[in-house]
Amino acid sequence: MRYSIVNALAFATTVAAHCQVTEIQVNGKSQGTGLNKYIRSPPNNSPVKSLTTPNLVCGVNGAKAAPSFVAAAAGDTVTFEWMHDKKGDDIIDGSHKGPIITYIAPYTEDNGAGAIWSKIDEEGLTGGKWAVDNLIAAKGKKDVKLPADLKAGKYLVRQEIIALHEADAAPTESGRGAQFYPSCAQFEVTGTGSAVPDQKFDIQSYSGTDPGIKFNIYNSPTSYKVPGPAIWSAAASGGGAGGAAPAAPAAPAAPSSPAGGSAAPKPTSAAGGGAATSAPAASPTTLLTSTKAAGGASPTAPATGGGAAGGSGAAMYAQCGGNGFSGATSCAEGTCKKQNDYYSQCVPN
Ligand SMILES: [Cu+2]
Repeated sequence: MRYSIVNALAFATTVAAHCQVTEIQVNGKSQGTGLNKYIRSPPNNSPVKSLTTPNLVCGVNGAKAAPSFVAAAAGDTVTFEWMHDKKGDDIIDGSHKGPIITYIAPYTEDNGAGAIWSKIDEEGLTGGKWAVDNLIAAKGKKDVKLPADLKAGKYLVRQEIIALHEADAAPTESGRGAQFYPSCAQFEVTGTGSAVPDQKFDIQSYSGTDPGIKFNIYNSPTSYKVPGPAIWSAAASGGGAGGAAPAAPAAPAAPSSPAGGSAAPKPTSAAGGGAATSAPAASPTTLLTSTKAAGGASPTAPATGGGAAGGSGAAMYAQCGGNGFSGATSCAEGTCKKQNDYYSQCVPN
């Protein structure tokens, strides 16, 4: 009997780990798949982990202009749809809790580096729910309102997820730390407005010591400061106002958290250490079998995991396996638990 419960839990949490934006909707209307079409899509859905690479701005293909543009009007609601790889996939692993932030910049063919961005939306932690929790509840959709007074023209709109499940350490290129999932979509906006994005924020000014980037999600936090500037005035006030405050409706108070739901406000099973959720460790199917092809051929990251814990193996809450993963597949602390094919994580025994 116990095993059937455990298996049910395992299924419930089986969603892909990483993700990317696959489609945009304008006022609810699909614009068709955006992959490499109007989105500067990365070659895969892996996160950017270094704060010093310009890939942080628009991803690995950020400097490669996409062939088309989304047509929208100032004041329209645009929806970014996040999926593992393509529409209809799973969304993102429930462990990847963190904020979703949206910026806009005048269109540029280059990689978007430099002080050109203005923030038009942010969602962090509200009522115990992370933006990513709400994203999953909304089936991958995150709505943002284009400023009503936005001047007509071409723009890059950059939405990012910052996954904080390893962010109790500062970001590093090959080890632990926050994971950034930036997505830049190309827009051609119509309207009679006059607001030109002028916050002049440089995405690469994100700091590894920013309290929104180095942050421990496992302490049942009640507040969180989203990184970057305040919302750009044209997005915060101007007629539209859509951005900040009303953003919450995405979460229809879905009572069943992906983690298994017992204790709603607790971020993950780890915090509570409840009996039910720690049980699966006993089930062989949920343990990483350590055969990951990744193991051998990683010239870049030899035994990364050791870092924080000092021992050998990945640190608590660090990734310890998954397709394409090349770090340590054993845990210095806890047990390596397979969440799905793409992501295994060290969790308390
Ligand atoms: Cu991931």
